[in-house]
Amino acid sequence: MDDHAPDPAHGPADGAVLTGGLPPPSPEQIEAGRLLFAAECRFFYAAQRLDQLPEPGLPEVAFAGRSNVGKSTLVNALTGRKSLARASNTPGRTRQLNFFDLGGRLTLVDMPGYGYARAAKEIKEDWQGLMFEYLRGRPTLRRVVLLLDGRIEIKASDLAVMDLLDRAAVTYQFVLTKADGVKPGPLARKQEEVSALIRKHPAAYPELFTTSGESGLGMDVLRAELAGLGLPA
Ligand SMILES: Nc1nc2c(ncn2[C@@H]2O[C@H](COP(=O)(O)OP(=O)(O)O)[C@@H](O)[C@H]2O)c(=O)[nH]1
Ligand SMILES: [Mg+2]
Repeated sequence: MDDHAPDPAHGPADGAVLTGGLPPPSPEQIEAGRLLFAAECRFFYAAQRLDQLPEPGLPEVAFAGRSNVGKSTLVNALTGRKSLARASNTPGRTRQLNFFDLGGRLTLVDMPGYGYARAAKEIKEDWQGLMFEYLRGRPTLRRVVLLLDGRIEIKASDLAVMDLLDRAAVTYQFVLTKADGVKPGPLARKQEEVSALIRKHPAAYPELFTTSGESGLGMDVLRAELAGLGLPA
């Protein structure tokens, strides 16, 4: 459909944000996303143990990905501020779940990065422990946003986390990061590779979102999508 054709006013690397075949958000949905993410985003809780989780309240969206995937940059770009990243980078907060209240309508949960150096060990200790229990047992968790770096290979640790998300039976959505750093050809191949993965994982949301926290590519579309999971205004 023409709706999915790249806007010729943008460069080729600014190509399709949505490649899963779902219709793009309406102007009203884009505006709803803009409004929600313009609201105050307030850090309110950090959990290191399962018995320390905050009471379930607002609908939750959790962000996950390998260390260095661009999670802080993406969340800063989504919210247009630095508070979430700063809180999460505080020493001692890197291996816990950090909770943020977005406008009293949606909770954003920053999950620890995985797989940087001691991939298998980290995933075993953190992700199969607290993370898995959180993912499996959280009644308010609406979606996990799983970030993949558009510039590098999908790693074994990413596949291990997908497995875990399948087993936790939580809906997860893929976001490709750093699209500004990838040429159109390789970007299209990466999109196809992730789409193939999505088709193999029944718990995965069918749409792939391609983004750049640097250029802002895809932010309006991702805000619109996540706003659809929050409480109405
Ligand atoms: N070119 C480019 N670099 C990015 C982008 N997002 C993050 N980076 C870089 O990737 C590195 C890791 O980013 P960060 O957001 O700290 O990743 P995190 O560890 O997942 O929170 C930093 O050097 C960022 O500047 C992006 O959209 N484009
Ligand atoms: Mg970070």
